[in-house]
Amino acid sequence: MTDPGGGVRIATRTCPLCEATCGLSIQLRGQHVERISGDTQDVFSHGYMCPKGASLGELHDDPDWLRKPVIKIDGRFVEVDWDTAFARVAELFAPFRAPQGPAVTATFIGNPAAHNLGSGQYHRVVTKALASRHFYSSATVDHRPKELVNALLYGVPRTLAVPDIDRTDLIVLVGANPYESNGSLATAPGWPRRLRAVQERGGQVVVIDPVRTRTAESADWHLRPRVGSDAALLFSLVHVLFDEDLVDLGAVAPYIRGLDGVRAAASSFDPTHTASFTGVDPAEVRALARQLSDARTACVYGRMGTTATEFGSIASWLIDVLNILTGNLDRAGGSMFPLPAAGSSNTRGTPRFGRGVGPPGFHTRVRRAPEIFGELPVGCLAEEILEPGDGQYRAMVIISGNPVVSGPRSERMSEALSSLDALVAVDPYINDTTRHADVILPPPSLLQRSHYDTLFYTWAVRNVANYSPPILPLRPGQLDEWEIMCRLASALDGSGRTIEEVDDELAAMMIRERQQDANDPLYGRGVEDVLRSLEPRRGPERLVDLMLRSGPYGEWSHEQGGLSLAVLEQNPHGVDLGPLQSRMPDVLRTPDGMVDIAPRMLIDDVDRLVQALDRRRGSALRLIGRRHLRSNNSWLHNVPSLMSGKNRATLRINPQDADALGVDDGQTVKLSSNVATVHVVAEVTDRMPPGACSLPHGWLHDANGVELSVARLRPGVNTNRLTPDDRFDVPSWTSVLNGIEVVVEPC
Ligand SMILES: Nc1nc2c(c(=O)[nH]1)N[C@H]1C(S)=C(S)[C@@H](COP(=O)(O)OP(=O)(O)OC[C@H]3O[C@@H](n4cnc5c(=O)[nH]c(N)nc54)[C@H](O)[C@@H]3O)O[C@H]1N2
Ligand SMILES: Nc1nc2c(c(=O)[nH]1)N[C@H]1C(S)=C(S)[C@@H](COP(=O)(O)OP(=O)(O)OC[C@H]3O[C@@H](n4cnc5c(=O)[nH]c(N)nc54)[C@H](O)[C@@H]3O)O[C@H]1N2
Ligand code: SF4
Ligand SMILES: [Mo]
Repeated sequence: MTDPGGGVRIATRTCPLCEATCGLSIQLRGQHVERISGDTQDVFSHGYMCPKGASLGELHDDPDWLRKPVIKIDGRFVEVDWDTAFARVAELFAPFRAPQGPAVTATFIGNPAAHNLGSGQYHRVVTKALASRHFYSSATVDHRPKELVNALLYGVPRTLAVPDIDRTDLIVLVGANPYESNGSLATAPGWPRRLRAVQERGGQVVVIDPVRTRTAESADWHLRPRVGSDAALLFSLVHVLFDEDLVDLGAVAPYIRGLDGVRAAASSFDPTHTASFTGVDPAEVRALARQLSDARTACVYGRMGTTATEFGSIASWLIDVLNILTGNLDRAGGSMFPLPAAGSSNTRGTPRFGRGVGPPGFHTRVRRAPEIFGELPVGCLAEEILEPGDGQYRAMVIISGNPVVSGPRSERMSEALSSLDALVAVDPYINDTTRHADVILPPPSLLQRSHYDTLFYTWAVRNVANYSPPILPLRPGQLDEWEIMCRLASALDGSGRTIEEVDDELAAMMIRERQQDANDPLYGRGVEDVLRSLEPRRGPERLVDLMLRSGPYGEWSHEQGGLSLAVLEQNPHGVDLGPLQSRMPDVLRTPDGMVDIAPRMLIDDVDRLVQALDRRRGSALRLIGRRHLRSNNSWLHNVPSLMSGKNRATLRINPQDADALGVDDGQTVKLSSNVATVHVVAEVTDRMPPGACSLPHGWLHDANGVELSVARLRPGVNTNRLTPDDRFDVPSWTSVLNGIEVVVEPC
């Protein structure tokens, strides 16, 4: 914090809204935010920011952001103090304590927890108190296929190879639109700048997306496959690499096995055979395969257009396979493994070796969907609540999640949540999901809490570390989010533990988990001894300090210049730990210390794709999603400055389709899938390819009881009302959000 005088202060902090982790410079007068700009001295973002980051002051002042807990009395929310709110939670959950409760309770954790130390680190105390294994998150409407592939190839879900965008000569983006999203599963503030830099140094940017997005417009080459056909397109690229003898694994060759399995699987995907399915000219496929092999360095990267699709696991897998076959895995300018300062599951345990992926331990009751990494698919949540029978869920905790809007088949999710006996939400707003809650526990604003990206630095394109203290104090009677988690845990299990006790238990648990590991700096140290050395810190700061000091650059393994939270506190613009370094084979945690590039689970799914190739495609339009720079999933629609401008929740459709259907630009049309019908304004644009239409997700703010005064004025249409809840990418049980068959009719 600097003090230029005149009652003005300048504080820096990392923006917690999206994965880009931009540094912000925030000018305050008293408790009021006057101006937010990009922090030009930030070691990672160098001044880059987007309009969302500039809105944090407005968000802090949003009158609809709850400042006190609310409980429902006779169908209406009433403000109460914290003691009353937690007493109500304890009363509601008393019938659901062990031994009978865990079978009929569940938790859902939504996306903002990943950006937030409070819920991100402390949700564990809540799930532990509930003792239920019914754990859901937005991963199964997002990146679960990639996590599954990471675990199958490299041993653990978080071992993600990211594009080394700052050094590459060729980057291929598949189903990703970082000009709007600012990137995901590859943390890089200023993606647009970094992509332009690739071109300025003579490199190439290739985009594979059915839609002419802003990212595609900036590319050197834009390939437009049919929606949902990427797995086949990527297989064709693999096919050409083998067919033209272009495979060269480079330095990682000694650690790769399964080449023959991949070659055999790719044999059915000659580009001339897949062309009628993908719509991509075989000559283009061959040209791209040759470019990938010829480029000095190259990386292929995929996002939502590859994961939340019918063949999401295969597509996610083949992206890594392409990087491996072209010798680009783990080399500068290729696809590399970050080394995060706070550590991760691939910095702990025995280098190179681990347990890998075991068979599922349990399944959902109704559809028998398997648990993956301890988590169940959100597409199954509504039926687990609604279908009568033993084990029907009766009580839930939802932390920073809006599954009614973000999950498939909104109406059914809404019906399910409204039927529960008890629902507690930790959320700042009364929205489509939380309106069904009995109790809402609101966190403080994003400026009133500290921040460190424990998750996003595990997939950052450069190794950096940056900690932000709170810049505005809690108001009297407010609790920080981690304190809410501790008190919630205590209310759920009825233990009456204090915040301090729960916090101590969590810290001790994190230390104990690592004491058994002979390679860990905590090995052999007593819990009390470690806790003492972290004194007097408490709460998230103690946990971050623990992770940093015991992490790969930490002072507990580096005698000189080692990292700790104190070092970050002295460096408000962050600490740069340098470009990514090769980490093979030590980064692996697989049973045999090798990367099996033909894992059984994925090879077994190839038949499903081969059958789809041979099936005739119907003439139905395919609905896909889209993101907008000034929005963020299901929220931020209550911030006036972000809501200005044109209606964004339009149905984009190609002129040829619009003509054939008799639909005019600006006309309201009827849009139906097999689960619902909505009315939406059409926007006719040749950005869309023939055969596909798009609608953003996250809108729907006009239901009874929603208290979002700005968002309600432009409620929008939620695409997930149309998303079926019974379509999955089979291996990962991720919902198919892109490529839904729909019918458009003028009205
Ligand atoms: N059709 C379709 N559906 C999609 C997607 C798509 O592309 N298409 N994308 C999917 C993806 S990738 C994701 S990640 C999910 C996201 O969906 P969710 O996981 O539901 O996350 P959000 O919509 O970001 O926010 C959820 C809730 O968090 C609350 N919140 C915001 N900040 C905080 C905070 O600091 N603390 C707490 N406690 N609560 C907070 C908000 O008020 C909101 O109610 O949506 C998925 N749904
Ligand atoms: N402004 C803003 N930023 C965000 C978010 C937000 O809501 N708003 N959400 C954040 C979250 S939680 C996430 S996960 C990320 C997501 O980050 P991205 O994945 O980069 O974002 P999307 O806009 O969903 O991009 C998906 C792209 O896939 C394309 N696509 C759809 N179907 C197909 C297909 O079958 N094949 C191919 N090749 N492409 C297809 C779409 O046209 C779209 O351009 O963004 C994050 N950042
Ligand atoms: S790009 Fe993401 S992290 Fe950067 S300012 Fe915008 S919302 Fe914040
Ligand atoms: Mo996401």
